[in-house]
Amino acid sequence: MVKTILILFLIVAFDHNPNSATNREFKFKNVPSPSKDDAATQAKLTLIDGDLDGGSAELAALTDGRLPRDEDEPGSNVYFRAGSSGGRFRMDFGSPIDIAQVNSYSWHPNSRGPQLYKLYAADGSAPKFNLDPKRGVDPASCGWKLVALVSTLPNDGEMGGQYAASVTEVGKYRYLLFDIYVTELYDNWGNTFYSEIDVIRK
Ligand SMILES: [Ca+2]
Ligand SMILES: [Ca+2]
Repeated sequence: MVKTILILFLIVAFDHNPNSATNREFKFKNVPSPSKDDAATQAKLTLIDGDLDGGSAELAALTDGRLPRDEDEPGSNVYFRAGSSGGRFRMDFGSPIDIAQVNSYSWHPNSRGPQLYKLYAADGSAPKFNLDPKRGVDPASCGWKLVALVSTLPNDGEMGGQYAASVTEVGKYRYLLFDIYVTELYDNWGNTFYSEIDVIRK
């Protein structure tokens, strides 16, 4: 299943392998598989708000090029605390880079599979730039630009499986901010299992 939606003039493409078609390589029809060597590999990751779950991997697992080998492998994914409504983390490249794509990958057999987040970017030059805007502070009010709303939530059918989202033509930035939300509020298990986030240079 592939959908393409136009948000804020950027193309966000996403792809879904349902539970019956998942694979260890994260192969998708329309989004490239995760990379072991991309601009995110050397980036510094910092938690800005929210708590990672006790069973989650460290933030570094998002950029280590390693992938879970099974549909429910907590220690190979990054996810926020059960029952919480997500959180925020930042990616720092050290200096501005020309970003062609931000690709995020997730895998879970149920409601922790789909992705729902806002992607912000900054070069750090704004006079009132806030490096660590917590929930309740709109990043767009302190030097960040809202790049895209990424939602791979299915309209119907099963939520489980592997998901890939690709935001293209992002621009030249030093920082990315991921504002991560839960996929559902029916129970405590709506925090997505993020397996990898790649940043592809132009
Ligand atoms: Ca990677
Ligand atoms: Ca990983």
